[in-house]
Amino acid sequence: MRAHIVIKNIDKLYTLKGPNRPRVKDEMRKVGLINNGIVAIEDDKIIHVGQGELPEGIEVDENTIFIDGRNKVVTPGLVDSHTHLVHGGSRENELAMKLKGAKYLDILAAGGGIHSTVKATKNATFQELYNQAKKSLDRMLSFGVTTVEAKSGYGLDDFDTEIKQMEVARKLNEDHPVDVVSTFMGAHAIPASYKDKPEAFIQRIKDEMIPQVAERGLAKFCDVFCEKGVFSVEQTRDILETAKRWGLLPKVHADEIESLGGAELAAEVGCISADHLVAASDRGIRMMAEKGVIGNLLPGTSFNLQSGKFADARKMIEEGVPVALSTDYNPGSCPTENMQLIMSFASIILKMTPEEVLTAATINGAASLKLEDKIGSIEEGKKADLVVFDAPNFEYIIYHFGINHTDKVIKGGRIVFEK
Ligand code: IZC
Ligand code: ZN
Repeated sequence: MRAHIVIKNIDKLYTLKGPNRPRVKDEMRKVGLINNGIVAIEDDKIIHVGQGELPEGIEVDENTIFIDGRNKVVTPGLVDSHTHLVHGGSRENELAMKLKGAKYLDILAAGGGIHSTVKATKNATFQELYNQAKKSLDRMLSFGVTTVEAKSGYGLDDFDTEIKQMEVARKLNEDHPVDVVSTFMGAHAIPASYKDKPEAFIQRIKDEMIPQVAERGLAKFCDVFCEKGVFSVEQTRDILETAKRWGLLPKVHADEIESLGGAELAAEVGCISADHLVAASDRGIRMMAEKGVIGNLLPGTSFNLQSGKFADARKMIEEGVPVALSTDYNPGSCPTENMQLIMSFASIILKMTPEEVLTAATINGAASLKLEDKIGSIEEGKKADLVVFDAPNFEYIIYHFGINHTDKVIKGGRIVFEK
């Protein structure tokens, strides 16, 4: 084997070595730390992970790139497994309303919120959406993110706009170093024209949209905004069961604002992840733990919604829910691409330990996208997605918050970002 990249003398190499499945409870605190670590890469794969020098059998040549890991931290590439990456416009106009006490769901019910992004997305060309999303993806990469999930959901009944969003995500996946995993989320809001007949909209999603999304391979997952005044638990179940029959894997926006029973539903339907969970019930959390549904927590959204309410990460981890972390990057409730800031929030506000945060942002994020056998840890045979941070240890990255600690990002065995 011949290495074309070798990272040597790594002060703190966090491998996340362990089973290729979502990690729970104290597994979330085992981050596989190696001092004076070394990683060798051939093509797009990791071929050696260890300590000190390269073992016999791994050759180097004059073209091998050596990266000095002294005073550096190396982790698996971060996974941002819940974003609304592709959209038109931005909703900073909502800030003044929120400062005066307007609530997210009131703005939505009054025809703003998601509906204003639907207009902006509909009016944007493919190229405009592509350019805007690419800029965000570049930022995400700069913060150490190597895999991102991207939801549709800003076309709603305008299915062409839904398709346009998913095609932008697909093109970015082809063109951009960051891997983009697509989720169909036509059930993101009840469109104005179906206000008095939501069942008819749900019927269209089931009969027309899901089959086409599946047949055209436009998405891997299907997600629903299960929330008071949006989609009820029964409507969500109906949509996700249809999605499953078409081979789309279910995800759900659950108990973000009101406690509706979204966590329980996620367990019953067998969702890969239930996301938000700020108002999840104790029973729902226990059911998720039993079924191994990942709790994907989005503390940046709680922060930005100014509700003062955050998901109970400690309870979820203690009950055995595998916890992941994401930005929820979107133009309304969480306009940031900064995964490092989200990791700081998770520790400082959700009281997750640095080790739990790292697990949540890597292997458990990978599992939220059903990619845990390919990415999410630094192990032989896995894809060479790694971040070199200019930091003495991982704690420092989340402690010294709000800035970018990335030194280099290696994606699929190529250096794709350098400070
Ligand atoms: O555009 O408001 N929560 N969907 C559900 C979002 C936030 C995105 C948005
Ligand atoms: Zn979301």
